[in-house]
Amino acid sequence: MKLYDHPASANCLKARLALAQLGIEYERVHVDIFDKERPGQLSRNPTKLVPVLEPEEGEFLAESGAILLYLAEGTPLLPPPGLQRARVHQWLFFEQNQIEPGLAVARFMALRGLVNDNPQIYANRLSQGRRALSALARGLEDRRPFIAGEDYSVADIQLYAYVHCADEAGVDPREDRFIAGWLDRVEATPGFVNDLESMPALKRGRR
Ligand SMILES: N[C@@H](CCC(=O)N[C@@H](CS)C(=O)NCC(=O)O)C(=O)O
Repeated sequence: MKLYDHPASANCLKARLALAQLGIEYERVHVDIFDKERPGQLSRNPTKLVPVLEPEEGEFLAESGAILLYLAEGTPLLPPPGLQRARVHQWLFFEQNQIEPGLAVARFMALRGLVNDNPQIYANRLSQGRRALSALARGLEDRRPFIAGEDYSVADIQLYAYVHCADEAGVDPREDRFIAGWLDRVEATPGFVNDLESMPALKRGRR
């Protein structure tokens, strides 16, 4: 199995964390996400984005949520079909609609030094991220240990990726005690790894 990956991508961290916790061996293939051309990547994913999983030679699967669901099938990280599984889906969709467009974009802009180029865009994304964190906090308020219920699932992995590093986007996720406690519980799960790297600031040419 291969993972087309970038070390500073929290979308890729989701796949790396699930693979580690499931004890699946795989080969990491570095994709330079700062290279617009990204040779070969278009043949693996029509969007050119990472992560992409290659579970069998020549078979590619993109989108972090789809990769997590594929890897977790038949394991404790995904409940059997029914309401519990639907709740996992609920938070996977929430992450892609609310958390990722807000926090991932704000993080990218902050780390790459792009905030002053587009302050309004950054402010909008950060405010979307803050609203999403408030919704996540409300989702955790009922004191269940994990977001979809009693058990740790791929929904927690999906959400952890951009929530734990929200400070790099411009908001401290641990300001909320429900989120802070949940982050601690995720980090205490067996086989937990977090090898997310930071991103280099954009090099600008001299004028
Ligand atoms: N919805 C996709 C988003 C994937 C994504 O945005 N990947 C980023 C890295 S975190 C990427 O490849 N960026 C390169 C680019 O935007 O050109 C997922 O969840 O996998």
